[in-house]
Amino acid sequence: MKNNQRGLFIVLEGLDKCGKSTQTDLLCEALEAKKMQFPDRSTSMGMIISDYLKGKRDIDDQVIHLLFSANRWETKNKIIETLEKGINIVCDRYAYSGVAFSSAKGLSINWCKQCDSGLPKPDIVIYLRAPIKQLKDRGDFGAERYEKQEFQSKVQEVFDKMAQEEQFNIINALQTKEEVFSSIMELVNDYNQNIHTNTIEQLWI
Ligand code: DGP
Repeated sequence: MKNNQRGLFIVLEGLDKCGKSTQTDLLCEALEAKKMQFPDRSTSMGMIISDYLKGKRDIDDQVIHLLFSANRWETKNKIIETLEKGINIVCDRYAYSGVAFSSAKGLSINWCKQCDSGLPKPDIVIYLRAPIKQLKDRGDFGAERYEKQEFQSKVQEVFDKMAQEEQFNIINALQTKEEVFSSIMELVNDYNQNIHTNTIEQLWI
């Protein structure tokens, strides 16, 4: 970001196996950014979420959504402090995954959004988009709770809807790793060409 301003807050979103984690690592290296990831499985709340995702325990849909959200809230101050120090953040998933995955189970979109309302708003949201039909053959798809083709198709519908409303930057996740990365860098460079406010806005308020 120009003029010694705060760091840039970039979020990567998409279905499971869309390549977010790989691209998050590449982007962190390119921007010397701090990597963040949600759920953050290292905290005590994150460990409960991880057990839930691995199918080791069942938790009511609303309760697990609140835990996912609380897991983001517990990082709020860290996000703000990091950005204020002028350090960029690249984040693998954020509140948009919360809305997409929980509302795909039937919870209201508005209710899901409310839980994260007030969190720092990203400067750039990158949606790595690809149909689950093509992603499901990647890696160990199916290992965790949400990794089912029918469910991921519902998640994609919500992501697609949000992409329009929230002005996500959509990138075709079926390109090669190098092509995806160069599309992401183009977006970030374009963003940096313009002057932006130094204010950290809040999400969905
Ligand atoms: P991973 O990105 O591989 O650590 O997987 C995390 C899984 O959790 C993935 O299937 C998306 C899902 N997820 C992320 N955030 C939320 C959330 O806030 N609510 C719900 N229900 N699921 C989420």
